[in-house]
Amino acid sequence: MIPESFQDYVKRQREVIDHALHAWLPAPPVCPPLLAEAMNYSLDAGGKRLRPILVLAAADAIVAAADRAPGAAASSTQAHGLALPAACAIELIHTYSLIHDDLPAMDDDTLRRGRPTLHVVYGDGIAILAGDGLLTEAFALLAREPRAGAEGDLAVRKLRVIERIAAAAGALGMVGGQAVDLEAAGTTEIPGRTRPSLDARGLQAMHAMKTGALIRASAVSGAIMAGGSDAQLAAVDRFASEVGLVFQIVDDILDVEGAADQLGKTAGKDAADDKPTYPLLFGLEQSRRLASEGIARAEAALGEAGLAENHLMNIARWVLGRKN
Ligand code: GRG
Repeated sequence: MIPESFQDYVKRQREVIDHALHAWLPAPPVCPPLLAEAMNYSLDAGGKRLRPILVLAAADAIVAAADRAPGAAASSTQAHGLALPAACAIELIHTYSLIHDDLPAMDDDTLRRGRPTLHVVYGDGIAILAGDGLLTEAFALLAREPRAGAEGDLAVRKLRVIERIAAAAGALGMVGGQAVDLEAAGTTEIPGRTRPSLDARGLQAMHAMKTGALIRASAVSGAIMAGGSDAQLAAVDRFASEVGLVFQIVDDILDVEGAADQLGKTAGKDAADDKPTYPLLFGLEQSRRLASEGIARAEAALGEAGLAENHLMNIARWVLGRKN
């Protein structure tokens, strides 16, 4: 059961994140109006804001822990101020990845977040540029904010976060996972090469890169900005790695069981595209069991580091129970 107070927490964080996203994203007249409109079309389409909320909740968890490291943020408000740029940057990167993933050259999808996909409305060229713009602005934001006290220890934290997010988004993370996925799905046909098939291990490795890495980077970035110790960062990372796995298993189950109007995207697409998925490899029952086991391991990781009393586990349960 997800407590009422968590629903309020999510609502409040969404408002803070949405406000900051609009304050920090370039707007006309300095930004070309069509590009700004296209970036905002996807950003404002009603995403769950799971990753930025995870950034802020991880920062909260560090503040709430009694044995926080020297230099840790003193209050939740201070931690949020430090972590909010990373939260927004990750949402910008996530949104870019969805825009590019939906392009005809990739997943070729026409429905996302309950709306026609960006390229359907603005054309492929503007959709590619909107994605490029969001990705690039994310790193500009990370380098720039927070400004106050941006030297010494805080500058080191910012650099660690930039490195971590870049690694998660790049060739060893999301982009790499997407390349493995495209090859296995046969989207990329190269003459003379046979299409590789993914077994259960390969599937898990692909998802760990494609979606897991950014979810891990979200939680770890929040913990870094709040001044978490190395042991706390390691625990938050283990927690988020389990949450990333559960996120993907649930995504695959929803693709089988969900309805397009609830999902906000095309349902049944994995099977239609002949993609390897958890339900295909393990069946629905076993997939559900794997997801529940992941939640238990996530809870254990937090408990071992004394980080159990906060909203992180509510986020994990939200991911397990989500319907879109
Ligand atoms: C194009 C470089 C590049 C990468 C794309 C993440 C990704 C890589 C593609 C998304 C494909 C997809 C639908 C994967 C399933 C998991 C996923 C990321 C779902 C969307 O994330 P949510 O549910 O979306 O958090 P909202 O809209 O709520 O933000």
